[in-house]
Amino acid sequence: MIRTDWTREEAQALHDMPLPELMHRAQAIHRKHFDPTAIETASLLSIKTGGCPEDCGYCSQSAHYKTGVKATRLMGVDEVLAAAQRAKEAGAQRFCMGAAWRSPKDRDMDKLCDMVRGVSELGLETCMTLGMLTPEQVTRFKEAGLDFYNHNIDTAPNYYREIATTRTMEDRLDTVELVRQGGISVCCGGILGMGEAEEDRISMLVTLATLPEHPGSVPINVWNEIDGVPVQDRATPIEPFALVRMIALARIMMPASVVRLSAGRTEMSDELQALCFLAGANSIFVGDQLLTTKNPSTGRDAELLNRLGLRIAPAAPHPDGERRIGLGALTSREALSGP
Ligand code: SAM
Ligand code: DTB
Ligand code: SF4
Repeated sequence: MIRTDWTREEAQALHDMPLPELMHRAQAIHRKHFDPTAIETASLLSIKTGGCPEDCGYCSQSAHYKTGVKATRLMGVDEVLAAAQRAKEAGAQRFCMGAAWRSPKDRDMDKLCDMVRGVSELGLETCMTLGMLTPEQVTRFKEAGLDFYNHNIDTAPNYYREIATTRTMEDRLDTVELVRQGGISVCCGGILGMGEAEEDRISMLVTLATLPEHPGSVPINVWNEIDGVPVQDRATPIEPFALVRMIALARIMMPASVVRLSAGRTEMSDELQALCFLAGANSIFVGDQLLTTKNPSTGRDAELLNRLGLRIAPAAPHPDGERRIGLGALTSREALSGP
């Protein structure tokens, strides 16, 4: 059963269980909804970098801070499609295009819709993350065939004003709801390690798990350190088992959502990533680059997944998951073409 009425107390109680109990529950739920050997892959492209008017205190792309990121103009459609083709060849299933905007300008919509159509035609799932949307923009993206829209709540409602002042959590939730009502699948998660307390982390997951409908994708990012932003002064590295507990909690409360172990993997050991997969994470970003920061190399990811017996496959739920494990599946080494 998919519940959207989780309480903070229930979430805290699950979170605080002895790790073997928590992992057992998360794994049982994971297997009920997904093939636990399948990992979904998405690739990111920054189609418009830097110079952003928002003041998100964690971000390299805000114009409010000196981070050394150079602002660029919106890329051309052909350039984006060439990058999408390369991502596909390197093993990506979804192509996520990100722009450092508060919201897209109407004059850019034709170009953005052409990007969506072109990437779809290459046989990739499409995702965009461009900031706040109007209902009309949602309709246009739906018509263009956009599969997912990413818009993160980023942190706990209580902690939000500590990390951004040019927008509110309500603004974020409004766009998430518009996207859902417009029939585009929602990708919505947040960031850990920005100095928030444990109860804030749990509260962020409860906020996601009590949305009218759970996001189809839930990216869990560990803050990638950026020199020159305010979060640098308050960031506290997340303890490895605290991350595993968060993934397990996300898996239990949002059983049918794909949980993506997103930014921050370059700093994680293979063993920690493996524990996250065991706790229910079933998606990663692939490719050497996220938006402005690094991701593990394709070759390194292929090797890790292969050592764990995991394979690149759509994380779509299927009823006979356990019987299909390993039968005729592409191994991760075959699927991810790395050096
Ligand atoms: N401007 C749009 C927006 O804010 O929705 C789209 C791009 S924005 C970079 C996408 C998401 O990336 C943010 O909401 C945040 O959750 C995540 N992010 C940004 N900087 C990060 C960092 N240094 N480490 C981890 N995640 C980060
Ligand atoms: C998400 O949750 N993480 C991605 C994607 N959605 C857009 C972005 C991570 C950005 C990491 C910092 C950077 O590369 O600038
Ligand atoms: Fe701009 Fe998005 Fe970065 Fe905030 S997270 S500064 S909105 S690019």
